[in-house]
Amino acid sequence: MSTTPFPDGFLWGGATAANQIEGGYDQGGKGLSIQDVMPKGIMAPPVEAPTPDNLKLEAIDFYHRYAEDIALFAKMGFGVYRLSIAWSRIFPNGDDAEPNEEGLAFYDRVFDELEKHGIEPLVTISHYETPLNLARKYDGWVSRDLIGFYERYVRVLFTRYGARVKYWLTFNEINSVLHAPFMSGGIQTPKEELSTKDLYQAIHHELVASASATKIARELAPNAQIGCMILAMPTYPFTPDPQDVLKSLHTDHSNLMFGDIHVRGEYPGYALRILREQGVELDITDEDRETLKNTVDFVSFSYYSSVAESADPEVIREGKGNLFGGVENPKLPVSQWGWAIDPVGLRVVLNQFWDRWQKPLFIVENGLGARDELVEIDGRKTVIDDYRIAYLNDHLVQVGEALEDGVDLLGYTTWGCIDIVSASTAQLSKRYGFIYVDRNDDGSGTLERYPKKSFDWYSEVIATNGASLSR
Ligand code: BGP
Repeated sequence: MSTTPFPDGFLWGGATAANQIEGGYDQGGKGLSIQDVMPKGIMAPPVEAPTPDNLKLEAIDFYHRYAEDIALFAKMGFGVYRLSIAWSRIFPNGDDAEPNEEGLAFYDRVFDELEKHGIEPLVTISHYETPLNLARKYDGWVSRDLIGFYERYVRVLFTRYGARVKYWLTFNEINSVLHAPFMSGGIQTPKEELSTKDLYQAIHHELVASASATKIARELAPNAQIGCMILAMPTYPFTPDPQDVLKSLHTDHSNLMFGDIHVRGEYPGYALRILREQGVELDITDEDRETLKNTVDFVSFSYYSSVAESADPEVIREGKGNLFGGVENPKLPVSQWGWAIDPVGLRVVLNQFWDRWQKPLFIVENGLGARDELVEIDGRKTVIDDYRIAYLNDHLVQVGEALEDGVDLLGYTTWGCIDIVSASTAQLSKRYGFIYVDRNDDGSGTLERYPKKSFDWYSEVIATNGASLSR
């Protein structure tokens, strides 16, 4: 048996989010979420009410097809499946006094299917799915009231599912509020009108709520492992000019601050300087400071690409990436959506995070969005996605290198293990899955599922615990 750096019990799987996979946007008592009024993703301002061009209203109909999809994940050998619970399925308006039993029962059925196949659920509590009423009535996380609504929500989740869900993430990519305040923080005030004070106050409220969830879990779900989740985008200095190195450090700091607060339990000095220099005096109470001391058990993150950083205002910034970019790196190829492809960057991030926090890590998003062509071979429809196999193989080889570097890594869930609606562009044509879903950007299609070539490839990687990777 060839050797592998992946430890026994390593959790292999895939990840999705309720708003991008479920559909059933108005079924089972679900209230509207901000996603139901974002037909174009973050590429356009939200609309007044759901419109037929919003692919997320039906998405790929996981709401009705979850058993079929989970059976396909089991066929690949998944040990873990990351999903989110749609907050507005449980509290339709976010500020309801009582939860919606039909919504709770839906996730009971999903967890039943996962248990049937021996797949661990990894649950994101809030994945860009703030109940629309909380955005409209309170301006999202700008309001301190959201801490109480979120605490009510997590108490229900930990009470109902705490015995059957071991891994929990409090917020998806909590640092993305800096870049997409409506999608990430439910903040109705347009980004260009949002004061820096309100933005950082909203972030503070989320950080307190996240730590409060950890505290509540200790009480209601003592076996649960609570993780924070950040968007990792390592920045490389564009030149060895110390000013570029310093600029890269500062850009990294703006994202690492969120992990630092979740792991250390307080604002680090550089974060206090960021606030000071932006003239922000946070409304932070002694109780907030006590709550923040409830630190996480592990750190999870998404990784798609790296970006370069320059202190020179003349250097053009056309580097693209997940929710934000920087200076394009001429040493790296890019995806069809312009995101740099940098497998070594994943090893860099794993080492950076392990060195910094000495907490177990979990890669909960990594994948390649691409335009796939459905073909028919021997009467069977499929996709020859060698480009996706190459992307994932090369990134997993670097994960293996990081494990050899001594990093403590719990698992790896590829993003979009089945084709789903993209977050930033709200397209279905930006496909990530091992399973093709017959639905197009114009809403047409049968919703049939067809395993791609990468389906068997990933099944082999899992079966051999990484030994089958091409190094
Ligand atoms: C992250 C989100 C995911 C997923 C991913 C890929 O920000 O956590 O929900 O969507 O981005 O991005 P996209 O779907 O825009 O290609």
